[in-house]
Amino acid sequence: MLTMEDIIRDGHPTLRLVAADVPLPASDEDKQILASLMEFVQNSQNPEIAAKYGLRPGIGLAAPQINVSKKMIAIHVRDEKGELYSYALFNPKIISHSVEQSYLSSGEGCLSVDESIPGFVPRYARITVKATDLDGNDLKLRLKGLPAIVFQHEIDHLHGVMFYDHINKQDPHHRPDNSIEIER
Ligand code: K3U
Ligand code: NI
Repeated sequence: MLTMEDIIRDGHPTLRLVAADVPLPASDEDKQILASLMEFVQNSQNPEIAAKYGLRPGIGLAAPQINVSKKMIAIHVRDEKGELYSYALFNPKIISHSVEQSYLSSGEGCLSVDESIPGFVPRYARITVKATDLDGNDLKLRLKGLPAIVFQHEIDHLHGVMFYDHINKQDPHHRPDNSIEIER
């Protein structure tokens, strides 16, 4: 199982690379890596397991964060209605997005960034994502609210982009134009 020791931290060059596409159908090795990302995220949300292994709670993780520069992400998060969005995906791609933006009122955090960095992170309010799951099914997901924000954060990791890159340097709490605030 993955622990915090496996997660590389800000400043590691892999976090700034564009990750490679995963050749499909996925190899057993790539499937195992993707399954381990999901296992980490779920373990990190289990208070007993998280305490036992010293895991910081997370709602998503991308392969580059464990120093594997390949397009794979795992997300395990509930929306404001309590609906679970649990996805382990190969080659996720945003194929369309709203003009309207959104941002988390509490800002964003990252398991690869040990300090908290204040500021609003502008995101698209709604996105459509195409990807392939662990069983080889091609998916098309329409997302809004917190799940849309988490998908954008994780897909950014596949392009070498960190959440704080998006924060307005002059005024970190500048509300993005045409945006809705999301509470967590
Ligand atoms: O935001 C976090 C959280 C953890 C438990 C419950 C609720 C929230 C922890 S930080 C996090 O989960 C990152 C994970 C990362 F960096 F590895 F991708 C994902 C994320 C956090 C906030 C906004 C968007 C994505
Ligand atoms: Ni992150």
